[in-house]
Amino acid sequence: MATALAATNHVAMADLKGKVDPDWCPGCGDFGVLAAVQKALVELQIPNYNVVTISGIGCSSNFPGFINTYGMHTLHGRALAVATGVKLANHDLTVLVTGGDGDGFGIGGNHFVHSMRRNVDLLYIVMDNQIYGLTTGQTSPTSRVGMKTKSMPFGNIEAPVNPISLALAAGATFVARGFSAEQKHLTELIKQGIQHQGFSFLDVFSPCVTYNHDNTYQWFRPRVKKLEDDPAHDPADWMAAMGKALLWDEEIPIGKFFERTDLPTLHGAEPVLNAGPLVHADSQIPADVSRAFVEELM
Ligand SMILES: Cc1ncc(C[n+]2csc(CCOP(=O)(O)OP(=O)(O)O)c2C)c(N)n1
Ligand code: SF4
Repeated sequence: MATALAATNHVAMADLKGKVDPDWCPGCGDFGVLAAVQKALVELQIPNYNVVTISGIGCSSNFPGFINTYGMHTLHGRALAVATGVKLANHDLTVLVTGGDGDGFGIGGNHFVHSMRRNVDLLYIVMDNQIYGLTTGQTSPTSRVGMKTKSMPFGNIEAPVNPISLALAAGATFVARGFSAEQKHLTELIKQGIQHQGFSFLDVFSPCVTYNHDNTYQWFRPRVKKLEDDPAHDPADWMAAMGKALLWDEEIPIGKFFERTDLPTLHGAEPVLNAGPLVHADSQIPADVSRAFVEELM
């Protein structure tokens, strides 16, 4: 549960520090993502009591425990489904969803596609380390062909998912990629993703230093190129974004691939929510009946 802010109501890094310190391996890319999310909330001055961080299961999905916002650590692959419910119940909240490539693109792949076509207004950050970290190093949907892992000791035989082109094809209205070692750039993308009205997808290269010895910081550093440094790149151009999404190996773009702001969000399109967030609506159910129902669930 989020702790109330200091009387000044100024949001500082200390307000966002979780009660539990991260138990990630030293050097894990997820530390950089956590710091960038905290910095983004400070720079946008969003108080922690207005933020909910929701995850599935995985090393990266332990994230809500390490940040002082409201939070839910849900089931493997189900974070986006829960987050959709949270946003529809109270669309005044800033909803962040955090997790890994296995959680989001494997078991959660169905929710990933449908949340994007529905344009649910949230920021989905995938800490993409191209491996299952928590379960000690199996092939994930973004592992490259030939990569040797515990589950494919002779090399991966499956073509990887391309999260950026998948998100573009599924109708995401904000699509970006960051690198956890590029803090300033990543923080900027998180800020833009939070401010975007609609589904914001942010794939972040977040190296697993323990189980992935192929996609290391050293491997990414010379390859990543910021889209913002390309004066010809226009984030409103979907076809161009798709072309950039297909680049890999020698040059891997990071930055904002695509954004459109002309489509309604799911809560904006739902007439029932026109009068305001559902949590403030009178349910017309007697208090003792709703209390008994909640107690039964607890
Ligand atoms: C229904 C279900 N199936 C499988 C698992 C086991 N499991 C836990 S985390 C995980 C994958 C973690 O990989 P990823 O989502 O990429 O996150 P990372 O640990 O790399 O951050 C798996 C298969 C589970 N917890 N629940
Ligand atoms: S196993 Fe990998 S993903 Fe998990 S905490 Fe360690 S470095 Fe990070």
